[in-house]
Amino acid sequence: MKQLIELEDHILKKANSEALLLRETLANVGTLVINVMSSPGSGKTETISALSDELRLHGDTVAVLVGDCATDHDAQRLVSHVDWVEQIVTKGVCHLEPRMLVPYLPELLALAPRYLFIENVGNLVCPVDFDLGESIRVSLLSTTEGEDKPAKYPDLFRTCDITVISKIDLAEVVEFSELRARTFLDQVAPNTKTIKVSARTKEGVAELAQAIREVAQRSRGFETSITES
Ligand SMILES: Nc1nc2c(ncn2[C@@H]2O[C@H](COP(=O)(O)OP(=O)(O)OP(=O)(O)O)[C@@H](O)[C@H]2O)c(=O)[nH]1
Ligand SMILES: [Mg+2]
Repeated sequence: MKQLIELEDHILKKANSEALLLRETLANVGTLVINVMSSPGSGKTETISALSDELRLHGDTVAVLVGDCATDHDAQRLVSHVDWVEQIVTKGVCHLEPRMLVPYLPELLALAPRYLFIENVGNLVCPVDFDLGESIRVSLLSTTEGEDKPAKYPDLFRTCDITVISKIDLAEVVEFSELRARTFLDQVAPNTKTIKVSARTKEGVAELAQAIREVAQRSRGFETSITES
């Protein structure tokens, strides 16, 4: 038991030092890192695509690292919406870890994008414990998955700066109760900012982009980059 605890401690310490490396080196070139987490199919890829279109309209560069257990489908979907994208195939691992991102650091430092979105593997449990060097955490709660996900998976929503209520264009047809969702969110994550978004109609995409810019300006890493640029 003692050995197991020591091993876990060692692995977490290593992951934390890799996360620190990612955060500090990317902040030094002016890149803000955003970790996007939610259930499979709740709209991460589609929302990042729409958001990237919006951010690039204003002259910002956007890179994406996208994690999935298998396939490069998401990278293929994102490629025409972003400046740079790489697919991380985790071969069954249910979350991303900083060691999986570190090999892309030289390319990212050369590109120095304004924003790096990390699309985590679709999962509401395992990604929570892994710091990927992000300055912002964004969760998605889709109208199609039920309003009580924040109550069932509080840790994920509690650690997020922004919660996107995604697929808002489908709210009526699936009888999604915004009040119920907001009540659960208020109970577990009173400090998360909530934004309703449809990647299909683009409702809320500009507001989400603005919220990210605002959190970015308050975050330590980004302040460093702003004062240096
Ligand atoms: N109507 C509607 N459909 C959406 C919206 N966002 C995503 N979808 C659809 O929902 C499905 C899943 O969306 P994705 O963006 O692939 O979801 P994801 O969270 O990236 O999924 P994983 O990467 O598998 O975890 C796709 O068929 C999308 O076209 C939206 O805002 N409105
Ligand atoms: Mg996806």
